[in-house]
Amino acid sequence: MQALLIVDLQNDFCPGGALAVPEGDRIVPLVNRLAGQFEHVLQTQDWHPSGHHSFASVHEGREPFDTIQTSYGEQTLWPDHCIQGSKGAAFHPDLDTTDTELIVRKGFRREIDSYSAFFENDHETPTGLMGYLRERDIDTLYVVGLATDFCVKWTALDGAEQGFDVCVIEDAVRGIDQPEGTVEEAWNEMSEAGVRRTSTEALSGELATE
Ligand code: VGL
Ligand code: ZN
Repeated sequence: MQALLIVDLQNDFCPGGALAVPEGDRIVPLVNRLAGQFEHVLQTQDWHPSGHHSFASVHEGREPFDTIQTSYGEQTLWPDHCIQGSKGAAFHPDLDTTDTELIVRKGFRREIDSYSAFFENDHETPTGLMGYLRERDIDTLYVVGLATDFCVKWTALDGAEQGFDVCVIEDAVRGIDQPEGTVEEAWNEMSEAGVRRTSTEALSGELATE
């Protein structure tokens, strides 16, 4: 059984938002169309308390996109974004969430960031998504959303590692790409991990013939 997983399609990751992904809003019509083609639609929502450890503003002398060492490894620092309950944390207003069965919130523990839909950044603390997918017999995930080089990548890599068939829909994702090259590197890492890559056009052919 397959599902569409929409990653972090929130205002703060769209142009005008606190951590805007270039063209992040452009994927919304595609994602809405895709949601209509899948029997199961799931979403993630980046959901940080104020003063979250991943915010550059809580580390004196640090700027967004600096990296620091933490107990769970390297952490990129970000502008304050997706604060719980804020407009920035809300889904893009044109995103149709009617068909969404499950919303996984992540990044709500102050001391640890969470890019992947499966695990927090310690690669150990589960979000609960895996149990949900296994109980619902979902073994194939089509991933769309933001950002290609962070939450989409980490989700796809963890999914593949956990034995799911993961496919990223290339025209329905966008990346931060800062420093430049991280999007290309993300595609390489995903491909090496066995993550498949398709486009909305190729996919509509695939889904139609099933
Ligand atoms: C994300 C950076 C920080 C993402 C979330 O959704 O890719 N990136 N928080
Ligand atoms: Zn975040």
